[in-house]
Amino acid sequence: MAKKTSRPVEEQSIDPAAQEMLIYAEQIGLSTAFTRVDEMAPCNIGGAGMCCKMCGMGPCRLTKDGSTGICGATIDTIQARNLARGIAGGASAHSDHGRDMAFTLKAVANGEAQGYRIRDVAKLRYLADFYGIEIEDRTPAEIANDLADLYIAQFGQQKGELVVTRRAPKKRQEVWRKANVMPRGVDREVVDTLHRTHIGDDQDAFHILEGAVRCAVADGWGGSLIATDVSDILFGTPAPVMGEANLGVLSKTEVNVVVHGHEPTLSMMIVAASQDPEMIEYAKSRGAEGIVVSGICCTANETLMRQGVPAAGNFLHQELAILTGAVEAMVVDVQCIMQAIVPLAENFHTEIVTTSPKVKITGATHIEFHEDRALDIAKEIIKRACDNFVNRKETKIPDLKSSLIAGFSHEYINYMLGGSYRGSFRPLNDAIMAGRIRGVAAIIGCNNPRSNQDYLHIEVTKEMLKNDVLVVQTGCGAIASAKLGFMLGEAGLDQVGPGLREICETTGMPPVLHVGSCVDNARILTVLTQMVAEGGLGDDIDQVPAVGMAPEWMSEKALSIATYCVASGAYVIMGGSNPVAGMEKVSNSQFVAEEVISKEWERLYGGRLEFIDDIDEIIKRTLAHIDKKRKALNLPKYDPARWGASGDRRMVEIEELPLMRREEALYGMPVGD
Ligand code: NFS
Repeated sequence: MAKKTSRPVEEQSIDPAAQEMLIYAEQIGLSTAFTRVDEMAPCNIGGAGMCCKMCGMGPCRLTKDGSTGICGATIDTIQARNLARGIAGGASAHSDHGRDMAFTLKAVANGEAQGYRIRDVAKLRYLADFYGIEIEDRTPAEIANDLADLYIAQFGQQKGELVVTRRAPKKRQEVWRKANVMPRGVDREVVDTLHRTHIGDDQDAFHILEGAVRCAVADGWGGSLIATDVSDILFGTPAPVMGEANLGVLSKTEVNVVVHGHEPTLSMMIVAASQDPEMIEYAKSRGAEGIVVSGICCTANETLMRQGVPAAGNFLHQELAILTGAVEAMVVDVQCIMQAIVPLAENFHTEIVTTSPKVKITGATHIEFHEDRALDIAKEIIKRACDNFVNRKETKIPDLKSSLIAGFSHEYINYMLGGSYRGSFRPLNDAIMAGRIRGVAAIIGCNNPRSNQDYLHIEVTKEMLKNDVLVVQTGCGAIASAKLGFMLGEAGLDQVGPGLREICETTGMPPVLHVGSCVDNARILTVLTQMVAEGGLGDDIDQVPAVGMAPEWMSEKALSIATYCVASGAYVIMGGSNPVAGMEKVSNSQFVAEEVISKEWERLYGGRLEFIDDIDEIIKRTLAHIDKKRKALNLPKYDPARWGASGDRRMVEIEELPLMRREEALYGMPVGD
């Protein structure tokens, strides 16, 4: 039962659809993460990384200057251990997703997966060739089998280097070798990090975090990149597609199936099954007009950017979707699934269906997903949802949704900027070099009920656009922008600076590019790598005027992403709580973890990680960093006054001119008579 919350709904979410549902939740006396967070004060000792619970002697809380744990562990050791374990947790989640995708590719190649096929043969051939797999005179299935084997081997490899890291700029690979963070194998680095952070092992903050960086690189340039590659091969490399986002995508008259979690394998089959005429007839036989599949979290991004499946919302929308009373089934796989949805669903007719062999939730229905019967299982789930439609009672669906364009893979950005005959990043690099685009900001990551839902994402995005910074987004940040109307070309252009606006008008691209799910942050790495390869912006990622940020982060995956981006050379800012805040300085330490992740990592990798909770400070430091990188490249100082006299605005001005002058303006001289 929800207690009266102290925060008004406008401070819980800036999304009007969420506000409507939060008022409703309070009226009917049900709690959500938005209200529970107000009842649960965060532990300021654990939150700042000052608590060690690695062994049974503790937990030890190091709140006094110079104090140590019972074993003698110092504050910097403890903070570094806690952060490293978070990174390992995040890296294992992403990478295990990548592993499962690789196994699916293997099964598809061998005819053991029902309903799947290889959709992007060109990407399959390109990648196989890149890794030295023979492609001439071989079928896609043969090539896919070998590529799957190569990818699967990356997880268990014990020695040498992850071959996937060869996709990084050459100079960056050298940086990693020199700093001793080149990953050997994905699983090995996760185990290494867990081992070294056990009681009585690694007790040097710098060294602990060196292991954590290696683990994070194994995620970004290993597991996550593999997940993205295989998803593209099996489900198609994304290209722009229209979609819709927010709770208004739920249907009043049709069966609503919400897919929530991360892996596209089952959700793609659910989408396929929902379009089967036999299933649609079945839904009608149960009194519904049809079937609507929508997504939450990164499953939403995976299905949205490939098939235009609507997104019901981001992380904090999972409970709100159930509160509508209109969801027949919420089908979940792995990650970011709140246990609270099961007791919440008991107040409605919604059935929560868990599907992963790794994830069960007490009280939920478990229908385990196996790819050899993928389509049959998807149909079984859809049928259950249809059967449940008769149990639907009163619904309350906010009449709010936004249109958007998703699907900006690095392949498409390449094509978009240069056309199919001369696909190239040249125009993007040129625009940055000239100063039309000041730089690039990747605004990514979660919602966190400790902040106002979507507020930080949106405010930072707005400021970046105003300052001619191109924004790329993934994960729940992308859904925030989508819900609030920033991903539809001209819709957001009135809020965009003059230089970026010209580029958007010329290419037709939105000022905020939806790049995909959270594993697709690997796409951002490949975009940056291509920008470097194109020339003019330095010879490594750390020289590109770019910043990454996760203003509303909450998951361990965000810590891993932040760390591999820093290791790749990026400046990364995390909003909200700082897990290495600790104390200012302790006398018996050589390093404080916070110094390691900022100053030390900058010295080693050219990127740094900072936790900043003040939004103005986030914006200020982002722009300062971009300008610093511009200066280092000898690029002209950013000056918005130079732009804005071309593109659509110029056309409007021209149309207002008298005829003769209009022709002169358009063609340089009067035309005709
Ligand atoms: Ni990323 Fe995607 Fe969202 Fe955060 Fe969770 S869904 S993997 S972790 S909450 S962005």
